[in-house]
Amino acid sequence: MRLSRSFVPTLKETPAEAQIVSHRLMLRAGLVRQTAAGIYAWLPAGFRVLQNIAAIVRAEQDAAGAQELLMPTIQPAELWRESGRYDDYGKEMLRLNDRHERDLVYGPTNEEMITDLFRQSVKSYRELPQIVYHIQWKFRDEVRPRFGVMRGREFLMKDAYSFDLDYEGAVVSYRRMMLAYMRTFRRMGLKAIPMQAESGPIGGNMSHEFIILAPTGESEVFYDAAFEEIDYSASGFDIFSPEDLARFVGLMTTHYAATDEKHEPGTWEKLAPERQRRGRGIEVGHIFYFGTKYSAAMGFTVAGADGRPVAPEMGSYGIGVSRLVGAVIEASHDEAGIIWPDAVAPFRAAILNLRQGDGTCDRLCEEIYAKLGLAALYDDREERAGVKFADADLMGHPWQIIVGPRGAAAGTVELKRRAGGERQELSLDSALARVL
Ligand code: P5A
Repeated sequence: MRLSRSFVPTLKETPAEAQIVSHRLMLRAGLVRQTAAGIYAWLPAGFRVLQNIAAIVRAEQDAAGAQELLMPTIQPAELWRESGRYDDYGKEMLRLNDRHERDLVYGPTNEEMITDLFRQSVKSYRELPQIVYHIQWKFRDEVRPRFGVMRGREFLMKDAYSFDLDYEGAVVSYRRMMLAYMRTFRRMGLKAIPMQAESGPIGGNMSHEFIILAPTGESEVFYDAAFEEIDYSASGFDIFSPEDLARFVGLMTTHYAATDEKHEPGTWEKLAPERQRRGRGIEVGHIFYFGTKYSAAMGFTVAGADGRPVAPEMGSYGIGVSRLVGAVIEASHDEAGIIWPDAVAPFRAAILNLRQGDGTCDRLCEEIYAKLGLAALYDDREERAGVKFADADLMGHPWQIIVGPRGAAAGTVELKRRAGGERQELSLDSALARVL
């Protein structure tokens, strides 16, 4: 993209309404704008990040054997009456009426709808197990939407649902999602710790939250220093082997880790003091096993091997896709701005033309831009070099290709790595080889 003709409205001033660094930087870097309390428009650069994060989530769900589908945002209230949650969900649920006075809701989650879809078509034990997921907007009328996209009212979630014939099968599905989640967060440059959690309005008795450590996080967390040494790449495990999954989850859950809601001071104090870590964290994912809560309430059974009806065992698995944009920034920034991990960056590189209008600089920049295409943001504005440097640092592109008159005459550019800040004078070809 050419910055001179792009809708990337960066701000020099810090917006007064933003209390945490990721919210400030998302507004300043022109990624999002609020359109109503807790509701955001994703501008071109921000939308690219959101899409990159969604693509990583999707790739790891697919690799775990989950099937992507897409359910609507608007749901009939009838389904929620069947499960009993229509009244339980309270004011967080946005309720609507259509022209025929039918009650509808804007979905805060999809357990009911997926149970209904399965109940219509899945009739035999031979069709299970299955895991399905979608990446879809949700609405929750939060009392206190805050911190920008971290706690919004409208937000993008990946939600998966598993159906198994028995408890043992459901545990395998649950573990498979846990491994997929660790790989997902790792690919975004994040270290997420799975912590035992309350299951709240989703229900059930086995639940883990995935927490990114950050001083601005909403939850207080207590954990064993062992998590600082864990191999987060979660490599060496076959996601389709129940034995590997048991081994993996064993590794993840032997050490103490809990949010304040589940914290047991008695157990924690038994840890050697130098291993006790306490901090704040952001919940980027949450998984639940809730057995037959929805299948039983909504009359969903399949014919078992002996012909008798069995209510499938279910779980649901959420990732806060839009929240992750904020979480990545909380985990990766400095005083000058965002430092995007390569995997989620909106652009791999910015091309900074330090003398716009100078024939040699313009020609070289155009040549680089033609080679990089949409992977690059070409700063072709009539601005001072200082402004271009500051905006590139603020926007956090992993690489900056700096083109000035002296280098351009000799066919060289300066290549800056945003993380770490090293700069190197290189020929055009070697600079491009590094960036691509
Ligand atoms: C799991 C999938 C569920 O809704 N049903 C389907 C289950 N879980 S959850 O914990 O309530 O939400 C899953 C993840 O969504 C993110 N999230 C939010 N992100 C931004 N703004 C919000 N208001 C918000 N609420 C939840 C979190 O990352 C959460 O882990």
